[in-house]
Amino acid sequence: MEKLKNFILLFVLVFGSVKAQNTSDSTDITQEQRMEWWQDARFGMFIHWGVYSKAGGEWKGETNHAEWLQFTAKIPLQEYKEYAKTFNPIKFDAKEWVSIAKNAGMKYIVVTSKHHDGFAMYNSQVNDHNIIKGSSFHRDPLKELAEECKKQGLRFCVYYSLGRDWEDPDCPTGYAGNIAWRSNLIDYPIEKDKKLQRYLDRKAIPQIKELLTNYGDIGVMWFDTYELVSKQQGQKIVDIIRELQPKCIINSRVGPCLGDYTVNEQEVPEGISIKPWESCMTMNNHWGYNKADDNWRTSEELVHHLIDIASKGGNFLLNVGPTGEGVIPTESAERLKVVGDWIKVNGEAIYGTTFSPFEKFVWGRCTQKKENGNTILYFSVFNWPENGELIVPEVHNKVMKSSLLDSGKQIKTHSLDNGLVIKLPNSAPDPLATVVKVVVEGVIDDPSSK
Ligand code: JFZ
Repeated sequence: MEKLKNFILLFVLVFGSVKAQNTSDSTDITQEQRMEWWQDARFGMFIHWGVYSKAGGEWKGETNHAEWLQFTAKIPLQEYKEYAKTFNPIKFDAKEWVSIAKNAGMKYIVVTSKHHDGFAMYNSQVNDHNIIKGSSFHRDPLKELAEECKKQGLRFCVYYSLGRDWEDPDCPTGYAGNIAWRSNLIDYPIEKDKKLQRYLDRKAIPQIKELLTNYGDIGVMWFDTYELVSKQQGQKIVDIIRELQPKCIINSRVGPCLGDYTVNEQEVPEGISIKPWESCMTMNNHWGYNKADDNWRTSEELVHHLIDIASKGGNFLLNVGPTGEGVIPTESAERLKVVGDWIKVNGEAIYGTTFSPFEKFVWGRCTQKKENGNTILYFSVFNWPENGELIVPEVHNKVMKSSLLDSGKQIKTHSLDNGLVIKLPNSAPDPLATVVKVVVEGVIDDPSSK
């Protein structure tokens, strides 16, 4: 009897503590804790890469295709599978990709694990339409990227096309008018026969579990186009992710009114948002590689977008579309180098900052940090004022310190009835954006509280 009592005691002690251990680092993570790294990071790399990259946007003489190639070129699935077999990105180098992101000042990478074509860019045991069984490459680029991100200290995140899959026979999409135009109607013409739950149970959910089990910590599950996925179905997927990786962040495209943050596609909202949000953007006009597309955004535009987005409390997810050989286009790499050089000097005005306490200025933007009850204001000047003065209305706090962020050179300020005047050098030290750091006593009431 004594022995049994001791055994039960021992069992409770051991099992009780394991359970406690799991619970402490597993489920009861707060939303704030989950989002902290992401909100401090502010800047990430989006990677649209797949079989479609091999075509470089061209198919039978048409040159405006990209990641929607199978759909926009009306390629029957079997022909697309034949084409996938020729996909062999021999120049793919995870170290190179992650280094380009890191040197650009990016803190996380979101790579397409499966886009609308339903082709898994990883070693999926769930469906053979994947890079190991369905291409000539036979390596798992997601595994290599996940390991390299870990080595270089970036967060590894995956994009997954949830409600759109042109390989699966049971993936209906919403009707626009009387056409389910975003569905594969070539191979699967009878839209009403398609049962979404069958696709979710047969492919999507098992693949999501694979990604959350075989690739280490996933920073963000970046879902796309949930289409007909209902709130219940989306919540089920959220529950699965919370169970497998409680720290994993989920974007809003997992389902109606779900997710940890909202996504702005190819645009930056006018105003500030208190809630977490992210602006995802291409560097030219296409997400996937399009060799004919040379409408590249300038490095200055990209730096200004990064600052503008941070000044409104958001994250900037900037896209690259590697080639079919697995190379990030030089036009992208060059611009990311310039952005990175700017961030190396001015990163303090981006990382770990929050949205501006002011409406936006004609001459630039502002981000802020709280420090020991005081406020650090980072004024990023895009357009250098002719009179060498910046007027910051409504600041009546006592200025403790003001300097140029890059050199630390002290600069003068003085207060007027309507606000603060910052005296600038005659010309802009940094043509892209010059940051003026002003430390003031106390806090500045933010515009949303007015
Ligand atoms: C989707 C994809 O179709 C596209 O290929 C790319 O992956 C992009 C990031 O996401 O395109 C969208 C999705 C949603 C909106 C617009 C384009 N939207 O909500 O406005």
